[in-house]
Amino acid sequence: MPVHNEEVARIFEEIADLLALRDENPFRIRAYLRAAQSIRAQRRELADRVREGEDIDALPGIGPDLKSKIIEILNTGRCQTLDRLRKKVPAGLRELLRIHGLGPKRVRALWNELKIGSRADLQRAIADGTVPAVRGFGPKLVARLAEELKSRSAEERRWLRPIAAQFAEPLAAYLRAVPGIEQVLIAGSYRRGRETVGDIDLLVGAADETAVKKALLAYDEIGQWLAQGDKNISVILRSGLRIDIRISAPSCFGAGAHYFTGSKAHNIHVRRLGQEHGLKINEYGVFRRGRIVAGDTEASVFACVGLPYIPVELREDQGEVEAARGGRLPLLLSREDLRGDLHSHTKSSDGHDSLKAMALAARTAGLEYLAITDHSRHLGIVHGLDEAELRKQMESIDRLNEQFRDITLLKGVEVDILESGELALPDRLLAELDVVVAAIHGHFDLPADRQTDRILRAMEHRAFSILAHPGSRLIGQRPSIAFDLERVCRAAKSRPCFLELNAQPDRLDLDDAQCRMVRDHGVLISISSDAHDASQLDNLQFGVTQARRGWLSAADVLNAHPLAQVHQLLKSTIL
Ligand code: DGT
Ligand code: CA
Ligand code: CA
Repeated sequence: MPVHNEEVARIFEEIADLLALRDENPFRIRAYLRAAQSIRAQRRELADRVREGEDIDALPGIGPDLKSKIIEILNTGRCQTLDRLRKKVPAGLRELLRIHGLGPKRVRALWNELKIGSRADLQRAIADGTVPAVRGFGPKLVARLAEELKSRSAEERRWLRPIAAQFAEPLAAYLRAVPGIEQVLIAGSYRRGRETVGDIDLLVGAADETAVKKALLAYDEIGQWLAQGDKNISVILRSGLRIDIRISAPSCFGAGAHYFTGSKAHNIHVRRLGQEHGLKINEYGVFRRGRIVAGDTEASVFACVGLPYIPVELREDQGEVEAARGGRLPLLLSREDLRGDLHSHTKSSDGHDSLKAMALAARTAGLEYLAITDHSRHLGIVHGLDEAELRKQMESIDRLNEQFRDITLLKGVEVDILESGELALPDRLLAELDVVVAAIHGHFDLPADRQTDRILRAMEHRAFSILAHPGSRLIGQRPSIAFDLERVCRAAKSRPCFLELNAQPDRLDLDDAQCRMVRDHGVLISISSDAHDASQLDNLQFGVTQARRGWLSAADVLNAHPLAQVHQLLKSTIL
């Protein structure tokens, strides 16, 4: 029974939360959190690595004690430390921990002061108006909690796409190997490349459904069977991820793929076009007066209504059908179009790999250039570079650039935008760098006009080149700051400077609609890995998917330009 990295990370996070709820040693708590983060950042499954005899205490943040816990989890699927802690903490409190906006500290305060021990208790207390009496529970937070309780039950969570992938891809691969199964496609929002997915829709092409059912019965990651029809099966994996499986005859797999890829709004639009052509379109095919006329491939479905193939990322009924009809579909960016990466970290700040390791990995990833943009040091940022350290790094970069011929390192920094809009390093130093990536890392709650002014002010600095993760959101954890992207775009266009699409899977910031808006303003977007170790250069793929959802072509993307041109473009930002 394979245990996935995500499961190990979640066990460690739960241990950390429960320890914090019990007010235990903060260092121990942090160790679990750091380990969870480090495990989640691993691209390869720990289970595979251990099986191959690799020593996993080389992972950042993993000492001998945590290593033995990881082995225990990989071997047994559980962790005794967690089991013991769960017995000590009432279930209602653990349920409260899962509400967004409530960490262990706040849950403890609610319990100590109002004896709130469950969601129901909290709901009642909010209705009674007693919660604001608890220290730290201002009116804003209480309003947000009320929203949370109303809008989302704990079960209705969405999954980051790459995390869902850890569970969905092995199941798809398993089914592909079953005799009698001809095709397997992960459809739905997953295929459309949405940043999160509600569930996984698996389309299986097989003439005989019993083979599919038998194979599923033998799959040991299934925790619960929900519905079982003739052609539809729904299950919940042990991880909690729901899988809807539909079995399609291979002859109409294309119609099934189109239908279950969605989106629903796109489907409805295409079906309406079909009606105008006297056609009936559904998951079983395209029909004229009851006779099937197409549906073996997706392209055949589109062709029936006079459309070219529409890329999956565009199928949101946001104008793609009209564009396809008018021959105006964009030629979407692909990963091969990216020539470089303009935001990455090394172990000089909070990254894990050396300059050299990052350079070699970038070269292996097929990149021509990589900007090293470690954090600036000032209040709050512990692992940042000060002026002297930054200069030392710049010299190391010069030396490495003399050694390497097919990869160029650019000198950069990720500098904080302070509340005032000032940058946290002096202009004279910033001006010596090739690229200055500026980011908001605090004061997220300013009202929109002040937040926008803050960003515009930062952009006025003579060395400013790229606004990093403009919304500063963390998907599922922290909403975007409130700001006026339209104003930011106008300022970026006239200055000129660039906006980032941060490709970390829990940021993906700009989002798809914002990418499109930025493009429409003629502002170039930098798709940046924000890699904190060499393997995270793979983030670029997530960024490309988001960019495609935002209708971007190579020409709209700063780092799809060759080095010489990017140098020019970056120089043009210096005032
Ligand atoms: P999700 O799971 O919330 O991330 O989003 P989707 O798009 O994967 O939605 P889901 O799982 O409910 O359904 C998968 C696809 O099935 C959806 O994208 C389009 C298709 N579909 C579902 N319900 C309907 C419907 O009522 N009409 C049509 N035309 N298509 C539907
Ligand atoms: Ca779905
Ligand atoms: Ca579904």
